[in-house]
Amino acid sequence: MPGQQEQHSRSRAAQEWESPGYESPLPVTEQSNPLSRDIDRAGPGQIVRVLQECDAEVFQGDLEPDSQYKRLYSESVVQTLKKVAERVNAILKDPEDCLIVLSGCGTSGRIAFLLSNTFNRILARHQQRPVYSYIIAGGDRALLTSQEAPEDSPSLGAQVLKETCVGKKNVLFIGITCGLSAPFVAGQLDFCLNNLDTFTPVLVGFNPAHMARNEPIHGWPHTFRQVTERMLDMLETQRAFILNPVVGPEAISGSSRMKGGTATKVLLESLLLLGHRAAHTHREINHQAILDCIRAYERVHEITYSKIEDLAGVVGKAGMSLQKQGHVYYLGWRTLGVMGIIDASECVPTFGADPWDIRGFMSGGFSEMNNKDGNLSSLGPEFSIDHKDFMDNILPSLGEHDTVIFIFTVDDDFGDVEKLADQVKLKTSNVQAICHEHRGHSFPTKVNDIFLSNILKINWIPPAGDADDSFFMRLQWELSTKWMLNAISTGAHILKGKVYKNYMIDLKVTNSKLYRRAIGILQRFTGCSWMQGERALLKALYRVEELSEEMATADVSRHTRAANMSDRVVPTALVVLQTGCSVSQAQAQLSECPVIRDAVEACLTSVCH
Ligand code: S6P
Repeated sequence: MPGQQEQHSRSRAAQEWESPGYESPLPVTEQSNPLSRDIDRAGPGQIVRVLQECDAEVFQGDLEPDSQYKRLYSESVVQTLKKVAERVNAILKDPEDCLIVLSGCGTSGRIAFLLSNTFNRILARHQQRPVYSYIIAGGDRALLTSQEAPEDSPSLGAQVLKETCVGKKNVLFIGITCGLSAPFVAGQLDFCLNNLDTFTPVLVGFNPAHMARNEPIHGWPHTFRQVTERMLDMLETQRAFILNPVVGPEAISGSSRMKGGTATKVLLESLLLLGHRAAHTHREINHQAILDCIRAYERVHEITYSKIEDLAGVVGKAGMSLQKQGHVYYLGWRTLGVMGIIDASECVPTFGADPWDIRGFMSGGFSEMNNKDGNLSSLGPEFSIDHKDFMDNILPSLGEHDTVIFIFTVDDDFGDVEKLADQVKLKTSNVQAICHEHRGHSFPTKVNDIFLSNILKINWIPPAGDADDSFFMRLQWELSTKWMLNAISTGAHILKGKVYKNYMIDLKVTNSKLYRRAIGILQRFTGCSWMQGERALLKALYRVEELSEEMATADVSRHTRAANMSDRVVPTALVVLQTGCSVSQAQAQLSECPVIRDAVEACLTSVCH
């Protein structure tokens, strides 16, 4: 349990971002978290403590009875969870021509994939056919690599949804967009709203409805806010649902893979689990059952972060690897392998990382991954995800600067873990383990011989109930692993100097959300106007000293396409704005300072000339 002092500071900080007008007009999901303002200067232990506090905000109750924000435990959120769980139950009882579709972009799409597979597996255990399907913007390749551009297309979203639901008569559509912002999901919700005889749309996100994104969407007549407002009008009649508790700003501003991904997993797993329990074991879906489920996840937070020292040790090792141009490799088993692959893939858009810096591999590769399009390894080396690929392609050149993290549970083949670890240890001593066991079923003592002190082992209390409850244990292991891996990859990039204050300043502006975020960062740190920020961003992006008429008037989609080709766009624009120098001078200045945080700091405090 958190100490009194920690509780106190957490609620004080929460009040700061909860106060009216905090960082207005930014929605909560884009704000900067007061708890993590100095995270860029923290050591591994402090980084993990800050993340622990930020993550704890996911579970914070209503601070004031009349608070402007709903939280996870708020009555209205629990009521909506109950109603949607009842819809799931109804579908599972009579699944003919029914589908439950989970959809999103980036992390939200990856969580959609994970949950759809998990709950289809639970159905298989009950000899039921699959009822779940997932959609991720950009298709299956987006499960493993950053595909930010398709997020901007409402028509693509609607088209994929239509194709997914051909022949279905009753579809529960769950559209996930943490920022209530993705045009891809807006297009899908709009499609559902126009076809309510077949579709019941559920919007999942973490901003209040009035903060849903309101800018025009290129080539589309509505904004996300307008779609949300249409849904609000249908809540009463239960033809649509909105699940949007606020969980507070992310530890790294806008990085919704962290709390956004966590809260998505907690909310959706809770409601789906209860729907399944009702259908398979006739347990009632009531208020208490929902609270119990969320509390179980809150307990996972406490248990995971009780390992703060061990976790900080792994963060330090991973950070050292990245600082020394080494790599971090996750070698996972089953869905924990998927968690590793997801975490690694997100470092590219989040930190502007090289895809080879942090990489995930899983036992069995695509045959275990169970994605719609099957084996994608022909698409390129970043799609090689099997342990075998690690052995063939990575192991030969593995060295002391690399960190290898094994991620497994007591249900996995321990002999397999041992065999792989023996080979890796011949190449680097920097071998770590994250593993989960439960009382009555623990690892052989030789696990300690293999990983020595480099083992982060959590012993869980086993679930008391039936086989479906043992699935719940695995879902908790996944969440615990998500928190640990997010801490490792975020912490390692902070230690590498990729973060300035709590902003990822070197982001790639590959979609309209990131484009706007970049201009917002420039405004925040230089005090420039929106227009000045945008012009500086475009000059840096096209690497020109003067913008042509065509560049200045082109649509954002053209800029976001071009953004893939340029490096250090936002830092360059920042130096230009701050010092008044040319783009080429700014680029030259930045190339002398390889650590982005130091370069930006020097420029903003005018130390570097
Ligand atoms: C965030 C991640 C992004 C988002 C994606 C969808 O850390 O890098 O890929 O998941 O942009 O965001 P949203 O708000 O629609 O869930």
